[in-house]
Amino acid sequence: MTPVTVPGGKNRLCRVVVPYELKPVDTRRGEQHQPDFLAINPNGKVPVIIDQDTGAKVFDSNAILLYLAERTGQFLPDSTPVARGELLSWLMFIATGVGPFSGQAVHFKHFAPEPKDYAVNRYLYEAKRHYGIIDARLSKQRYMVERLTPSLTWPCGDGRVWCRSS
Ligand SMILES: N[C@@H](CCC(=O)N[C@@H](CS)C(=O)NCC(=O)O)C(=O)O
Repeated sequence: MTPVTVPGGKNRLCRVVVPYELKPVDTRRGEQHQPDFLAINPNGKVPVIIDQDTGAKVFDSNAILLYLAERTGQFLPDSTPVARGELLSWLMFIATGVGPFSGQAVHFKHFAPEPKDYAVNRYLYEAKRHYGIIDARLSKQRYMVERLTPSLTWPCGDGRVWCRSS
């Protein structure tokens, strides 16, 4: 698989052993809204990847994770319905819960022009609640999905590794 082009972000694929070439996108200058970028991701957000071997263009952090895991055979649990269900559940928990609620919490707390207590409290509460679920799970097992190496958690191109530190 050579090479993967990653517009935007820094060295985000370091845990996936594939050669890649970075293409920076300056979101502060609005480069994500340019037609050439929108042709890759109509949603106008980083990260995205282009797989030069297949021509696949993939956007949205969790779609990229799953795509790379399937393409490389890395990071996936056993191919059983039980393990697959667990993987998809936690991946979507990140995609639809942790990512959006954390993002909105930061936005309303730090960037909203007129911060409203209701919005700040709601999103902070939900973000903390989601992290509490992660804490509870990692207090019982080392990885969110067992037999899955830890880096398959990558909301918003963040590259964070969610596993217990000890
Ligand atoms: N659902 C997307 C969200 C990506 C996202 O929010 N990216 C931010 C940077 S972390 C971005 O592109 N911001 C620029 C903008 O919103 O115009 C994903 O998971 O990849």
